[in-house]
Amino acid sequence: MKLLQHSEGQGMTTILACRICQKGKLHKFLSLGSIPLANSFLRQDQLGVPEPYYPLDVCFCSNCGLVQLAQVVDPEIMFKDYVYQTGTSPPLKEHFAKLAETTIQKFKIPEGSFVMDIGSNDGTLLENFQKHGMRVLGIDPARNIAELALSRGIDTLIDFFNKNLVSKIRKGYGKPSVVFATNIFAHIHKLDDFVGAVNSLIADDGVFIIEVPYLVDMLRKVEFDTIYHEHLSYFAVRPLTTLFDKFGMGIADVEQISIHGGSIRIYVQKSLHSLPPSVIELFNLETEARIDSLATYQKFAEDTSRIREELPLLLKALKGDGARIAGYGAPAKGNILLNYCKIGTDLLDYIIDATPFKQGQYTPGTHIPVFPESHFRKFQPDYTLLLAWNYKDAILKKEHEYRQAGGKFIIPIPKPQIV
Ligand code: DWN
Ligand code: ZN
Repeated sequence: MKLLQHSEGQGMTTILACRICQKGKLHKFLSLGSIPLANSFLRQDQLGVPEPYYPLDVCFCSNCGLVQLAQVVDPEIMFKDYVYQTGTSPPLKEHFAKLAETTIQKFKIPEGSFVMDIGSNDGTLLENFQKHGMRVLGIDPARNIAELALSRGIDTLIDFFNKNLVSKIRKGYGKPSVVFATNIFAHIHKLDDFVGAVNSLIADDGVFIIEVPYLVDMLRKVEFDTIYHEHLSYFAVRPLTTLFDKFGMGIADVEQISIHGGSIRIYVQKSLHSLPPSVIELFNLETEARIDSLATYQKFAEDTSRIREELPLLLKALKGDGARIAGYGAPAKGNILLNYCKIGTDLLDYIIDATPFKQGQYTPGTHIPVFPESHFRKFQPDYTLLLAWNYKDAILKKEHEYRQAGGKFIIPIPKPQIV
């Protein structure tokens, strides 16, 4: 396998201070080694070309508790041409339809209000608000995906959100009543600039709604494969309160939600003073989970290494018995799991995925071919490694017939198991 080790300066920088408090000592507790970018799928003619690999090291800030990557890869490399498309996962479409309903009811958002989504991808979330008569604007730097949103009539600025866009947006659309950042907030290196820009743009009575994977879930369910170069931070509520305090903003409410293996949805508003009970509740949960102790992270690292031993052994045993094995879903997290556990075409015959951008391509580093779901119907494997484990219920239901006919799924985390 040809690889092009990237280090300092080659599209990557190593952080010197915690991105929230700038004060804490950063303790590295896990290294996933050098790994290709999780969404950098390859065309057939690229297979012989050396691929860029970047170190993937995770640290914990001893002052504010923020878990964060030690390295930052240039977002221009990761996000300008993007293969991830929100609308290809039915459970995610349902999730965003419910989020729109909940938001409109919870904050009594009147028709005609301006709603903005940062990291709007193909416009799946905003389409729901448009149906409710809202004015919408998406912001996304990935031209190929943003063009899908534009083709569906969702206004989208093709750019990274930053303070230079604030006056242009205010002039063109006014001050948004709601600003969303779902599965993008963890991707931001300069959080102060980002939050400062939202704070200066949003209406005084507006609400900034963020969804991010929750650190407590990641640790408890050993979701090490959600650690990749796009995800610079792994949030708990406590460091987030430190961040918003800087801007006189506050968390008005926080909910635990099941999406993406367990996330938190936080509602941020201007000039809030008292901490709501839901924040206190998660502070207590984080204390119970001992997220302030290095020992917790060392155990997570041990649990992660255990999967790296057990999963390939299970697959090799099945393969040794002549079993046909395929992968289900080609999520970014799947590429981390495959590269970290060194699972390649020796163990998986192919992977299927519903995303057109990924079909006909090969997985980064492991070069496993990705086919449309129809391939799974024609070449039914004996075992199927569920790489998109976060949609387990929906996928097991969808593949009921396959399982009835004797097909088995392998769920890789928190401990490899056959169902
Ligand atoms: O933060 C991010 C997360 C939220 O989304 C981004 N950095 C990138 C992306 O990560 P991911 O690729 O791990 O996300 P998903 O949504 O877990 O990816 C699921 C994959 O599985 C998609 O490629 C679609 C595919 N899929 C499928 O082929 N058949 C999904 C379902 C439900 C299906 O039935
Ligand atoms: Zn810190």
